[in-house]
Amino acid sequence: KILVIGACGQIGVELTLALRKMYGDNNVVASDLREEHELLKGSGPYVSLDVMNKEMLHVLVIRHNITQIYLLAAILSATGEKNPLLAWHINMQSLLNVLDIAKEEGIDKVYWPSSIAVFGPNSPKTETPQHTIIEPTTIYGISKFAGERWCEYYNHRYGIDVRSLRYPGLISYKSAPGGGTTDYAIEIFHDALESKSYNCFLKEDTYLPMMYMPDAIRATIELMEAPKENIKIRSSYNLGAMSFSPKEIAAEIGKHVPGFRISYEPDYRQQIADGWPGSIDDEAARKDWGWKHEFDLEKMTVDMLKNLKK
Ligand code: VAH
Repeated sequence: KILVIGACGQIGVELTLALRKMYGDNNVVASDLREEHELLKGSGPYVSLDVMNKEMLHVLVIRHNITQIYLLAAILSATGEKNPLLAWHINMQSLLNVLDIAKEEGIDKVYWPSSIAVFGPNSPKTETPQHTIIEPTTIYGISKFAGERWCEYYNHRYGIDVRSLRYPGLISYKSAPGGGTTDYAIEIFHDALESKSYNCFLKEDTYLPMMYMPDAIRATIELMEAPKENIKIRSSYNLGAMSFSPKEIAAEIGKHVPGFRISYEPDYRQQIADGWPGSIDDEAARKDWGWKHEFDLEKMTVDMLKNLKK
């Protein structure tokens, strides 16, 4: 059985629904600190879990015969900068709890997301390579980089089949994002429909690597379904789809929302974004397990607006 930790988060909700569709509702146990998300209710087993409580997690893994764990619980970049020690503690201890239980219980596979936030101002800005200078400047990025090292260590030393993706900024409409720097690209759609205007917290030309959630969910499942011997990278795979700036996504939305206006009021999140890549080289993912994105800015904008208007 599969356990999803952080199942009520922006990725967790959609990943849980996709896994249930693939493996059967009752074979995917959803868990989170928060109460069950509306979209998950009635779709399969749900348990309340604090992933920081290692004993509680261990009992749950045994009681539910868990053989795969997806760990999505984390404090993201913007929130992390407000409480660095808490972000470090939660992002690291949750992973160490999962990896150690995976070793003790012989868990078949573990999934843990990293992020393009591991790259910093000294990394190449465009087409950032899989292997390059990695000097993260946010606690979130530091915790994700450290986590990648732990994943590779548990794979090399104990043979744990842990797999990971460096997600770009993820855009979705089904569940709210949680404190990310790239979340302007979600807020902009809601505000465009509500008030035909959006006040952006990043500068107009801030290029960032982005991905539509359906692509991110499919990438996660394709990675986890790939034959073990194809997975050459045991830290975390670069993963790309598109890059755009606030100015570009505003123009794309303007094609569908006449009179839409954007204004700019950069805040502390501008410094975070300035340290991140503008675009990602995901050649390793395309070569090792056949990654190929489907959504570009135009296609995503149409789908987001169509679904938010419902
Ligand atoms: C964040 N959405 O903004 C996350 C992501 C690349 C960005 O890691 O923190």
